[in-house]
Amino acid sequence: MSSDVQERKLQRHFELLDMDHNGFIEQQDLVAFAERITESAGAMGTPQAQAFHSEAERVWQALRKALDTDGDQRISRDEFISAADINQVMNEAVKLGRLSFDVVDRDGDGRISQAEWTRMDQSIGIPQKDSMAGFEHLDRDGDGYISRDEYQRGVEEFYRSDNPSAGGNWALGKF
Ligand SMILES: [Ca+2]
Ligand SMILES: [Ca+2]
Ligand SMILES: [Ca+2]
Repeated sequence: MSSDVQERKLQRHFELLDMDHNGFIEQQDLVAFAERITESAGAMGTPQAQAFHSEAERVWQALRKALDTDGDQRISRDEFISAADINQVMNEAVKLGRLSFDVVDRDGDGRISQAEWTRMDQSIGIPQKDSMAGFEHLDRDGDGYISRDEYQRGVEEFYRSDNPSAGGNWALGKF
């Protein structure tokens, strides 16, 4: 059973990932989610974007294989929440999160500025206030940037931690 903390995070993730708001995660949702992030960063067609989009496809395939038992090519909310217990899905999700760093770091200085962060969050429908809270939680040393290490730690904690005070819980804003 996934913990209460993990369930809250995945509920939130489901809402953001269900781009067409039809109550199911489908391949097209993953594609649209990745495209929005890439477009907002102006990174379409870059090798970083290609790696990111390929990984989004692997996340979809992992979800489909693990959860789409009736083969209708869509994942319900309850099925999605249950993915917290499936290592294969979580591993691919963490990889996708890690790869997003190089897409979002638009100026390539090896860290995510507040502007870069806000652009990404806006593109996937995270309100400004939540986005700020997320930034503050991920920027552990408070230097005004999310370093690669801070970002990776945030991604890991978002998908894997059941500690209610883990900063990474805020990676997708409101927690
Ligand atoms: Ca959908
Ligand atoms: Ca940057
Ligand atoms: Ca920092």
